[in-house]
Amino acid sequence: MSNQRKALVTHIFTADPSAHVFDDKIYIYPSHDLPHDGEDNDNGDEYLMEDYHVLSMDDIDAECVDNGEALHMKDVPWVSKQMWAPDLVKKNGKYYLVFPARDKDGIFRIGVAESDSPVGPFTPEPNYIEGTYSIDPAVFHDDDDKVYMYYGGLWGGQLENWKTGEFDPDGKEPAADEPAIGPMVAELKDNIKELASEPMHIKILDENGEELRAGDEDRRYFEGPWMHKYNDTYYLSYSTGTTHYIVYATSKDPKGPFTYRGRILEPVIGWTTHHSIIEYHGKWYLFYHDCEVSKGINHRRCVKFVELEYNEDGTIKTIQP
Ligand code: FUB
Repeated sequence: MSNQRKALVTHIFTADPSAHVFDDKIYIYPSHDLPHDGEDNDNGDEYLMEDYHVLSMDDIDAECVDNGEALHMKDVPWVSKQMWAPDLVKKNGKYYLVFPARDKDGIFRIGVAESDSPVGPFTPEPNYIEGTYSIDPAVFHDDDDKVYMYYGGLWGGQLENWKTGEFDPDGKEPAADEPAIGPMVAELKDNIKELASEPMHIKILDENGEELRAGDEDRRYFEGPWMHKYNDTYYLSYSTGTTHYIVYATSKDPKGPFTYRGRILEPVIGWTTHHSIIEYHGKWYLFYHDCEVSKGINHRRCVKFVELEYNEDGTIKTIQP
């Protein structure tokens, strides 16, 4: 029985699935939506996550298992609230959960927690990774053993507050005809606990080699980056936020510039859309979330997956949710 397009678990609300394959099993690192009656706003205050649960499936058709709480905010000294979309990377036999949260000053930072097991429990570092800010880390382990962290999100994710390299509480998005901002990329050191390079802004270009403009809301970056490699090409995929698409851009260099190529996923039920992509037994899968189970309540999301297919020229077939 295929689990495709079905909520993988419904006993808790889960969102922002980062999927990985270890020892032939699929592990999903989602954020954990907590139900409440508060209202939505542009700052994302409704996303009140406090902990992480790791989900797993023995194979693509197997039942999805919740392996329980893997990390709670009360055990992370630097966090004040909102443990949002995480990712995980395996390096030197250890598993590193990489996650964003607000620090004690209310600024989003990115932290790391370590475990010997892919399902945790994870032991957090006492402080966030120095030099990090904003949200939605996606950690990509390249074939040459280098590790890159892609990250950043507008609005609640505060990326527009960092345009000068310092936190500016009054930072605004660029004007519609100016180049769009984000995403960011930095290399991580072997210990995954420090940056190995200065964070840099990735350029996403249109078909004429011009940087996408901030007003191009159907294509410009908003949040939720993911990186995968297919036929020696780097595929950077992300959410367009306000227009609710998952789109992608490609490059021969993991730091870009990338060229916009098209849509992967049309809008789902709910405001946010967030995804990851894995290969499993020769097929490719898109993990995503929607609010079908909660009938559209934005902060009560469920993770799902569906098969993703390429055309012969390497473009991705657009998926209708
Ligand atoms: O889950 C909280 C935020 O919503 C994530 O960080 C964004 O990507 C969006 O899915």
